[in-house]
Formats: sequence, structure tokens, C-alpha cells
Amino acid sequence: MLSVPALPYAFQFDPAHTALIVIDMQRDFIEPGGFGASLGNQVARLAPSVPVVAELLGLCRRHKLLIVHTREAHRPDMADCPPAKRARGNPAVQIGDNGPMGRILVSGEPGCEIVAAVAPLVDEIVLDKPGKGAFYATALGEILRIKGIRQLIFAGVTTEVCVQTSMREANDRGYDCLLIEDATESYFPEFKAATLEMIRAQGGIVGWTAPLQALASAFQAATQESHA
Ligand code: C5J
Repeated sequence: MLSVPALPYAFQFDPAHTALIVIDMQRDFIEPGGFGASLGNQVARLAPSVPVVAELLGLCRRHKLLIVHTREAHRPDMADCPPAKRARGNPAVQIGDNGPMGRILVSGEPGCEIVAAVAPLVDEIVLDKPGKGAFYATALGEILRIKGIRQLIFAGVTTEVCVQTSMREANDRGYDCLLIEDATESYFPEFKAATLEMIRAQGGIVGWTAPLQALASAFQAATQESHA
């Protein structure tokens, strides 16, 4: 077992039974002209997470963790998009409408793709999810069961919406979850800070949080031990 200095206390994990879940690092959230911008958000606020997620992916790839990327994405016929979700926020451009990066949050459209800096490799799992949580209406639970996964490391955007919802779903399903603090961002810095606090409150009621450096040190310590 590896031990990450985390909050509220050390996060122990076995890389052979751990997956990295990267949530919704899509152009529609991170770049101008997408879903995030249609709701009036300052999308540049998410940019600092991109190089950190890229580094986290590199680390997890080197240590052979299972890697799953999610996209918030609807079918082109919109049959999986509740009208209430579409109408929410009364945006000028709604989910399914045409924008500068194609149809907003629709599978296969340019805006729905993951940004190039953190793009999935061919052997990595990519799941389209119609909701905020990664388990809702997806094969994620089944995939993790088949692969023998017991612990999850989370990254992605946005912290308090799809990341937190997915972590809570995972927590209720019995997974130990670690959120990498600098590999997640919100349009609202105060919501990110509050989410990190609420995840690790009450003895880690949703899970653990730690910076990327803490995870890197845990891998480094294990490598040094195996060479000693
Ligand atoms: C949102 C997400 N914010 N990926 N989606 O609607 O967090």
C-alpha cells in the first residue's frame, strides 16, 4: 500500500486496485463559446487545472493506473437530456444548440471533446455521461467492478458540480476517494475552497484531498523502497 499525506489523514491505496477518474476536461467548459460561457461564467478560471491534470495523467500513466476520462455529453437526438436541464439558467444558447464549437454538450461535436493538453490515449476509457455524476446512466460502476478497482483518485472540472457529485456517488458505492486539490477548478474560487473543506470534514465524510505533489511523493517513496 502507498500512503499519501492527505487531509483529513493519510490516504492509503494500492495502485493495482486504483483508478484515476478525470472529470469533464472539455472545451465546452474550459474554452470561450461553450456551455460554461453560455451560463455567464468566466471560463479562464478553469485554465490553471489543465497543466496539473496533464502532469497527474503522466504520473498515473507511468505507474500503470487504470485511467477513465468522462465527458458531460448528450446524444445527438437529445433523448437523454431532460427538458429541465436544457432550460436551466435560461441561457441564450442551450444544450443541443449550435455554438462556435458546434452543438453544445453533444457527443461528437468539437466543443464536447477533451482539451488537447489532457487528451485520452487510445487505451484509456472515455465515458459520456448525461448527468453531473459519473455513475448515473453510465457503465462506470460495471467497469470498475470488472477491473477490480477499490480506490479512486479524482481530478477535473468543475469542483463543486461534476467532480463533487461523482465523488459522492463513488463514496456511497464504497470507494475510498482522493481529490487532487490543484487538479480541479471551479468558476467560483469560494465554491472550490468550500468543496475541499466539505469533502474532508467530519473525518473525511466524502473522502480525502491532497495536492499533486503529495501523490507524486508517495509514488517516489514506493519506487525508492522497491530499489533499496
Ligand atoms: C457543470 C461540470 N458545471 N462538469 N458540469 O455543469 O461540472
